[in-house]
Amino acid sequence: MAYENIRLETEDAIAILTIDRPKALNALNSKTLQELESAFNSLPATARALIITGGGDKAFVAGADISEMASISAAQAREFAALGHRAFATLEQLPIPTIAAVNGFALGGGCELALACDLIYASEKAKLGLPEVSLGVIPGFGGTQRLTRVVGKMRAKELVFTGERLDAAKAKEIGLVLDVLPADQLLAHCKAVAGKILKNGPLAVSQAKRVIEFGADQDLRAANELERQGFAVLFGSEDQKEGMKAFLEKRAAGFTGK
Ligand code: CO8
Repeated sequence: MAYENIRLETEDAIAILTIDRPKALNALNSKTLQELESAFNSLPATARALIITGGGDKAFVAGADISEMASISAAQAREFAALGHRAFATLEQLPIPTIAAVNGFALGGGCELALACDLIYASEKAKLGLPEVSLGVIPGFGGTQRLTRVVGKMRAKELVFTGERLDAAKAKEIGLVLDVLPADQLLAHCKAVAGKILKNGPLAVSQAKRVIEFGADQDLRAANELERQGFAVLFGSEDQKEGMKAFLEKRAAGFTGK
């Protein structure tokens, strides 16, 4: 499918998705959200990791598109929010690891997009925040819930109530981003992290993601049961046999994802 507002490339089993509307600081209008949902549903079968970043040199994504939202009704807002939730849930549930390379402003829906990724790295010039209350609304693409799970309830309330924009260093201090890189090294760093992951058994990485993701919303007993099931399932895979055999034979494993 040809996209207007996003670009999707693949490099060595890493899919790189760029949100590319730099004139509007990559703001998410309906068309862009639809393209994202479609891209997440149809990534190339060869992609074993996904990196998301923003086009241009200023923004990751500066939020949902305010010019589109300014005059919509409550019913249309529900539809718009549902579209964002659907796209981001699809992203969150991808069976491959996902990395947000936050190269500039990640505000509102942009911060929420990053939060739906597994890992977030930021450039030194990134600014992150959920400024929706300054527009008279609240985050509508999962930000109130995902931010709370990442930084804790009180810090999430502080960020959402004040709408404050954090610089990258502060975002790292509170655990909202993992590491801060010079702007020209951000993408290379994300590719290197993806590269490390790619050396491991793809089924194991996928299973690890699944049990962490689903386990985080359950009590410890149920979550540990998920882990037990995931662990056992992997013993039916060729990758488990190859991984352990390679260790015993003192050689690198050749995983096939089967
Ligand atoms: N939507 C639409 N256009 C935008 C957005 C946006 N979120 N952000 C920037 N733009 C546009 C500007 O209007 C401007 O366009 P133009 O050149 O035509 O005037 C262009 O991008 C460049 O922006 P600025 O001139 O403002 O650039 P600055 O460097 O001066 O400022 C900022 C950069 C600080 C990022 C500033 O643009 C800004 O504050 N943007 C808005 C940030 C924001 O409030 N984001 C949250 C939006 S609300 C949201 O995301 C809710 C999500 C849930 C929705 C649920 C739906 C129901």
